[in-house]
Amino acid sequence: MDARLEAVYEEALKRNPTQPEFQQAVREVMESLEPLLLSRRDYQDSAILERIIEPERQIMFRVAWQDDDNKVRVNRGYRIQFNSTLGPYKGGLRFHPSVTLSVIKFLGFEQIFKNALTGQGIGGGKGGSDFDPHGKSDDEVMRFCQAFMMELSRHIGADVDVPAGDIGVGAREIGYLFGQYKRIANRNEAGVLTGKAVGWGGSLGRTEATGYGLVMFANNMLAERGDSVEGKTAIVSGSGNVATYAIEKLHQLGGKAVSISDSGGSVYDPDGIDVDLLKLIKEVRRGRVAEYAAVRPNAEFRAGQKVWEIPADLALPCATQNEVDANDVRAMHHHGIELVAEGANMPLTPGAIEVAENSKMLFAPGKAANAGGVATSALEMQQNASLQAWPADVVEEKLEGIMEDIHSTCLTTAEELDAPGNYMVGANAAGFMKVADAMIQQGVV
Ligand code: NDP
Ligand code: 2IT
Repeated sequence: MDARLEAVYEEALKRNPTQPEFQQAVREVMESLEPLLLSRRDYQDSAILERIIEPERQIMFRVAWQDDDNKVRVNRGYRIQFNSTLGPYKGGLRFHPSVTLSVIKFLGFEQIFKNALTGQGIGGGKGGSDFDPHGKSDDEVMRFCQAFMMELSRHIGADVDVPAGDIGVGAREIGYLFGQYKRIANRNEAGVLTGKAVGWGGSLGRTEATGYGLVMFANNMLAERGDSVEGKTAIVSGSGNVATYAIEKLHQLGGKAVSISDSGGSVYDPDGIDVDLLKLIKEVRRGRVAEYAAVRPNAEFRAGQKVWEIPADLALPCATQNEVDANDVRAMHHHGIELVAEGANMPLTPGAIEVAENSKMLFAPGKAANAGGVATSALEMQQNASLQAWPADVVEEKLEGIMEDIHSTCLTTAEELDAPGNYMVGANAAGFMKVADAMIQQGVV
């Protein structure tokens, strides 16, 4: 990178030591925006880059709760309110033992640009805890959520900061969190959280939105080549919310997903993943992918193995950050993968992205490809604010339009920046410019 940008990056490294994921996300954005950042004198004069990589507010707190044996447990809670230029902070909560300040900061940083790309008035934030929901009873999850909200409640609000789900946080957790917020605040403030159940303020289509939007985006990419997902085979990682509904939409559009995974290993199912069975095992029983393979005739469980060397046309990583490295992409290329679209946030390492680009594979960054979830969260906020509940087909149609807009914005912006067809440059630049221009208008804050 240019020396001026290196200096800003070095400063960020010094200020944020031992935060590898955050450093990685910042570096990726800076490298892909180098020509833009160097050409915009106004951005330099307003120190946009220096300001945008510094969160507006970082909240860390103790979460003490009691397990079913009355033993006191201690976890750490986080909420990073990264950037409120375009609207209230917006972004999910992640409950997973791998959560650190670095992980939440990288997610919050990415969320700024993703949210800008949706075209809706939402700033960027993220939160979570190193709490591990695996193996916990419903009561334990409830007590944890209540203790977590006891502190979080003082920092959020429908016009302030609106959390939602992410890894380990789904409808059950959002329910417990909302119940506790309502008890503390003594008001029914529906728009304070999204991803609520549809019976009390949730939007139809929010559960499906990230996975559906991902496949719509991939379909838009293929349409540029006169092609579509119809008849294509896909390898999918993960087996949670994003993976499940990506597979469902792919099947609706005539494609076939042949894999799922979790932290225990992966499943190859040559007959195509049975989505109803997957939902039964994951959503109802909170089980593992090994259990899916055990009851599905031709499926094979591969303990400890990833899915990336399975031959297919499309790859949809939908589990977690850095789950795809350079060798994985080489294997994908070798086995005929033509498109990689990120359902997870930052699933490809920098080396993996480089191989994908050099191999001329179509590559969609998560900021663009998985933006359908947060976009539909913003639709939920709109419904809450206007006391409406839209039918499912209305929400899905809006989602389809939003994904199409993001897709064309990426392509047009990439073209303007002399990087035709580069979705990463297009997504980073379009999101960044939208926020940066608004920051200039709002003065030095
Ligand atoms: P879920 O908790 O529903 O599912 C997560 C899945 O990923 C599980 O199968 C889980 O397996 C696996 N996984 C999580 N961490 C690891 C790990 N360290 N190693 C291996 N497997 C892992 O989460 P979501 O589906 O909601 O989220 C998946 C990804 O999509 C995340 O990167 C998230 O940030 C991103 N995302 C989610 C959105 C949403 O609306 N939910 C929106 C946009 C992006 P296991 O149970 O074994 O941990
Ligand atoms: O990463 C993400 O975009 C999410 N987890 C969804 C956030 C939201 O506010 O719906």
